[in-house]
Amino acid sequence: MNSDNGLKKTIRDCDFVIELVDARCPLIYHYPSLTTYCKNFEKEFLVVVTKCELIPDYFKKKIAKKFNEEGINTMFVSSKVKEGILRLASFLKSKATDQQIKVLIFGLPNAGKSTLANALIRRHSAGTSPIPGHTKGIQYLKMSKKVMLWDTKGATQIKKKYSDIEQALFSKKHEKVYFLIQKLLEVNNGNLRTYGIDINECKKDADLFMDLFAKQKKFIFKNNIYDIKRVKEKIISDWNKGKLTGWWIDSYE
Ligand SMILES: Nc1nc2c(ncn2[C@@H]2O[C@H](COP(=O)(O)OP(=O)(O)OP(=O)(O)O)[C@@H](O)[C@H]2O)c(=O)[nH]1
Ligand SMILES: [Mg+2]
Repeated sequence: MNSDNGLKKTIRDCDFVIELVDARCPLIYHYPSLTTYCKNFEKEFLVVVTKCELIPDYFKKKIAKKFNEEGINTMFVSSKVKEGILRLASFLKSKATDQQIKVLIFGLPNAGKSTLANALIRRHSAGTSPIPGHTKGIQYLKMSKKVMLWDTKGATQIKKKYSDIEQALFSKKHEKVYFLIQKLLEVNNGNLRTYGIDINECKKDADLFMDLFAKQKKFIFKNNIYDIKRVKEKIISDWNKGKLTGWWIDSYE
């Protein structure tokens, strides 16, 4: 489902659409055309904000307000600490009347779609990974007699253009991790301060941060050159799992 036509076809075939966004940078995960397609096909649509154990309450309010301004309803969950899962499951069940409903879980890579699907069905059925692009095609998972979940592949090529930070988050190659670090240094609200590097020492310089991180983790080649590839992989993996965090509302860096 990497094209709008593929997406439209899938929307037409399902009954309810969940767009899953990461609580830490929800607008980066939001794909506005999805809302339009759901309206056109008269499908009910809900933004589910996940990994929400990683953000403070004031930021949840900000997210809800931002989506509400566009007429979009939100629900907050954490598949990790099982927050809001029962509420979402009951909500989906309430949407099924006499017929089974098919619920599409749409989201950009690594949003946490498969983890959410597993939490909703209460068993580990869909494969999950901190490396984007894990799920291939669509996985059909039975949540209850009346609710069928469609766990989809992360929509890697759905947007026409990706900003540097989006490339850092969604690409399997970790070339642009610098931009994520730069953003985290700029917002300075997550756990970067306690992540192991002296923030004052790196002086808001993302390259210097990565060098210090390499040194601390001993990601160094024999000839004393930093192994920046390993640094990037570790940072993205920690970010995806939520070991590294920070939050912002805007969609561009
Ligand atoms: N902290 C935290 N991590 C989560 C949560 N949900 C998922 N994750 C982590 O996010 C990473 C991606 O999860 P997946 O469920 O594989 O994501 P996906 O959207 O299915 O990814 P693709 O299939 O590759 O598009 C994994 O490392 C999960 O453990 C959550 O609620 N909190
Ligand atoms: Mg998946």
